Amino acid sequence: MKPSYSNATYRVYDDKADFQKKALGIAVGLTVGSWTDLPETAKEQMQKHLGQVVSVNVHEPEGLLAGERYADITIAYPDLNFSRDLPAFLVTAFGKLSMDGKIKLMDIQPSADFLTAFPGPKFGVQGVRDLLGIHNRPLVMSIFKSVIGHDLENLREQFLQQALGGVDLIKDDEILFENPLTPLHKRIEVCISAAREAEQTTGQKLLYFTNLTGSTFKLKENAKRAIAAGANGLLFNVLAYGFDALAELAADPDIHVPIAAHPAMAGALYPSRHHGISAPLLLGKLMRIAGADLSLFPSPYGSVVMPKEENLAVMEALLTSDLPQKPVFPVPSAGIHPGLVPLIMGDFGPEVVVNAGGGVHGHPGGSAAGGRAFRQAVDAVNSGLSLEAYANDHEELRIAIERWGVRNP
Ligand code: 1AE
Repeated sequence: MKPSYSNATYRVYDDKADFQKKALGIAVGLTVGSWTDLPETAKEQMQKHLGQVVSVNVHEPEGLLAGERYADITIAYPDLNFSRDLPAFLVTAFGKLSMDGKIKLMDIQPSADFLTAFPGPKFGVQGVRDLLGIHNRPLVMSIFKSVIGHDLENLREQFLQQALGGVDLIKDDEILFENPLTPLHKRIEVCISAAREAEQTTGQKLLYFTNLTGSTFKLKENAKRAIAAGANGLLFNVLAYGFDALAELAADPDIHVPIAAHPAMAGALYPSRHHGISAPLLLGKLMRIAGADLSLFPSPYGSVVMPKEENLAVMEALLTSDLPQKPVFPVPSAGIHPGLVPLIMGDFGPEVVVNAGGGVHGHPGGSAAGGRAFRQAVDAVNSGLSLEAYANDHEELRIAIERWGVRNP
């Protein structure tokens, strides 16, 4: 059988390095260790384990980036060298190498064989839409804010207000952990009962992404406890645990609710030009392979920002790149308010979740009014109207525009 390879592409910065030599050093060093010193018989035996240099493209930028000489290097790693899990591949491709000078992992192209080990998202874009019965517009998600130190009654009321605003999804704040005031199973009970109460008024289904926390070895047990208590979604701080933890949760047949991946700690990994892992790989491709149904990341417009080009590349990796795993909902987040909806829908199209915390709760009319303003903004753009025109007979949107303004594409 022909050996299969999984590729990794790096951007390596160096003023004067021989990049061909560097590439060869990676291909050999991260696979068989040393090639030229091997006797001929050993070479024959080790050939199938030897990494291959696929390409080396050298760039000598001019202008602002002059002096930032770099090369994009692609190496093919034999699948034979690693087991079918993400830690094994990532440690092969970017373990020790991640600490070796100015080098950033830009992309991976795992082999078809490697990818068969990952069922990916159980729901993805289509599955989440089917659960909610909404197929004709972007979804709206609201984030709990001010949750620490509050009791169950307070949490219930906060949930109810968000749900009454007609949002489709509500997520815990990522910093809400297991705690005596609002323990996981009680929190789920009161929030799901508030969701049912709101449904009487809104006629709308809702998913609640409760924050899955605890030690790594208790995650599955906690997820199943949450589901038994009625959770219909899980929020997961993937990068605090590692992609394998997400992959394990997503592959478990008893964890049959969508998983929203929070990007907490991603800032330690993607923003540097010279180090780390690119945002499209970290928050796009790897989240999709590992099985997130929704992936949150900073948008180009709000309070915590990621450049637009990178943002669109994250979206591409989640939605359209050529992977067997289902497409994942992109959730550009942080500092989002209703006046940004035309930009979000213009850049991301219909397959997006508009997500906000402060932009919902900071509405002068309260959280329910905040949710309504977002829904109205989405409806306005969906019907081809400007927010200002739609706001003439939609009071909550009018007030939101007064509060935050509008940014059109
Ligand atoms: C990038 C993650 C955003 C997030 O989790 C969060 O809580 C945002 O809150 P707001 O919308 O900025 O208040």
